Amino acid sequence: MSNTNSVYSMTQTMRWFGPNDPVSLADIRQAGCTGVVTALHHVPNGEVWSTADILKHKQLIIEAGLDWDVVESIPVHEAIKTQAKGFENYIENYKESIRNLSACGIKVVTYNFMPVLDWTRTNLAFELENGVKALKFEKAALVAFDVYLLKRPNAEKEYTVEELNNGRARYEQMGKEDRKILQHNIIAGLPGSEESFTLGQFQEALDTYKGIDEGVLRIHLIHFLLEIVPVAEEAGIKLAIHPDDPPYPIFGLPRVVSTAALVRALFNAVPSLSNGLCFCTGSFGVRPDNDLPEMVREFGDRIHFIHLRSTKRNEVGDFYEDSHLEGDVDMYNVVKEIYAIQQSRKVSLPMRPDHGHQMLDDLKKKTNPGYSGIGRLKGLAELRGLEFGIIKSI
Ligand code: DNO
Repeated sequence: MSNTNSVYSMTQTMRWFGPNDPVSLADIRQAGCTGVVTALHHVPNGEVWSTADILKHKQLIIEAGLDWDVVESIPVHEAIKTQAKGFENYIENYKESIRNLSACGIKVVTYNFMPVLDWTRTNLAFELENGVKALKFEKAALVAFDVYLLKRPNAEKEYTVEELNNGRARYEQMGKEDRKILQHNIIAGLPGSEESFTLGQFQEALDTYKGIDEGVLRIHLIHFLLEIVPVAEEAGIKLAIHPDDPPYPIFGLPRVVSTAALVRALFNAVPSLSNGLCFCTGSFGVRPDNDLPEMVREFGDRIHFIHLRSTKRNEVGDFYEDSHLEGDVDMYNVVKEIYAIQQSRKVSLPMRPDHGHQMLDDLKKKTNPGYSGIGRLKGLAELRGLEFGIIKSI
């Protein structure tokens, strides 16, 4: 939202998973948001989002006194990523959904191009010293699942001896119940991912990527972009691709949106400004070679949506989600750069505090992992205070 002095500041939003979300629209409004980020979660992947369905969803949001600022996400059907038979139809459906969203006044659409799984964590209740619960990705647990539970053919060839030893030790240390939970965390579908798998189905899905390496996946993504970006441009919609989470290959699957160089390649291939980015500090920030403030400067024209969160990594590739202003992300300089691009573009960019710790009363409730109310409220308050301070000091 912009104020009367024409200072452009981030539009505060939260993700809302629809009428069944334990965090209601009223809660989101009380948290200080003016809008939400949401999707038609009931529509199966690949099907068209009808205008009637979009309007019905939008009506609920408007009645609660909020705006629908961003679609997160229209999932990209797996057939498009692998270019399996019939994928062209799914692209046509995607175009149709974009046109329908535009007809209903929606301006930004987020999506990702991660093979098989959307975001991945191994532990959804990692307790920090102060008693809050955070989401965590632990390499040894991933190896334990991949090599000893899933038993993916040849998986061990992709790990070092040390990683395999750690994975084995981790596997042996876990009881039956722990193994079940680990498997569930990885393949049963985290909030918003829309897909869940049994072990067998998961292996089948991985098998569809045989012969698809990074180069091929990028060609498939660029093909998709060449098809949908002109439609988005005509419809006045900005597309915002979400980075890979975690930002490196897992399960032998290729990754094409993990670093500045990879993102640059996509923008060079399809230069329209409708071909944009969801700048997720939590995903990009896991890699020490991603300089986040510099990435905001470089991709500033194409950042159409922002996820702010911070992770704390270690040297073996594990990370957990830290408080929004702590961890490895240089949030002060990221927000300062975001402030600068908003003033030069004269826009307010939608932002959501991405994830939050499970804390206080939410520890007793059934919550969507990462999307409990109080932790996100705390994150939003901190981030908003940070931006407020930056604006006042400039
Ligand atoms: C996780 C989210 C992702 C994101 C998708 C975008 O919390 O940031 O699931 O929504 O990758 O398509």
